[in-house]
Amino acid sequence: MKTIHACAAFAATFALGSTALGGVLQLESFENYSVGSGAFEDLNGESHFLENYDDHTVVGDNWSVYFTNTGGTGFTDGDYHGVTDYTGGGISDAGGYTDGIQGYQMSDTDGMVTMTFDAVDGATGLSLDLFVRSTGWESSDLIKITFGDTVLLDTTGLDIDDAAGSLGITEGAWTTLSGAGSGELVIEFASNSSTETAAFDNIQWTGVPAPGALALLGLAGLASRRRRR
Ligand SMILES: [Ca+2]
Ligand SMILES: [Ca+2]
Ligand SMILES: [Ca+2]
Repeated sequence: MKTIHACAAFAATFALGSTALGGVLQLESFENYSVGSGAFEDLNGESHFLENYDDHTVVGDNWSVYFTNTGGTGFTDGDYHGVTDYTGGGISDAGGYTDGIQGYQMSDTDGMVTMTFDAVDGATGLSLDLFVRSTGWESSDLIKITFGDTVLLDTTGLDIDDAAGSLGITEGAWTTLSGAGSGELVIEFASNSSTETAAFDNIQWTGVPAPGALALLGLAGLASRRRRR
């Protein structure tokens, strides 16, 4: 169903494409942020919004990350989490990052992280590339991705490596997830092992810019062409 919705949305976008209305409204590829050296460390193990630490980029211009303590050690033990150019863990074998040389990695959170991207005006669709490391995930681990009301992936209660096929993802490879929707992009992640890694790259918000003169002019042009027929 999600795929069908995505196709319908993109068909509509491309139908308007000749007037330059559709397309990528915003791209987050994590290229323009500093990559921390060593592990990211946060000695606050309580639930709180994360902040960047030294040269580690964990939060960005248009996204926040909230840590929820679920009884674990969080980032007090130092974890490889945030913007990175690390290509170990199978990323190199999968061809590296899908756009540029950097992405965002989540790993060994020992608690839940909730990464929330601001809504993009006019966006009606979203796609992102997800890498899931091949390892022994358990049902207590979580990767959940929602765009507004649209669920792009939800591993709640599932053993990720056992359920990968039925979830439409492949361990040790990049999977493009896409869907129609609007509102905030929210990525939730929980794991308790340094080998349990997910990476994200090439997040594209697509749709019609609105409100804006270009959109209004374009729609007016479309309407006038229809009237002439
Ligand atoms: Ca990138
Ligand atoms: Ca940890
Ligand atoms: Ca685990």
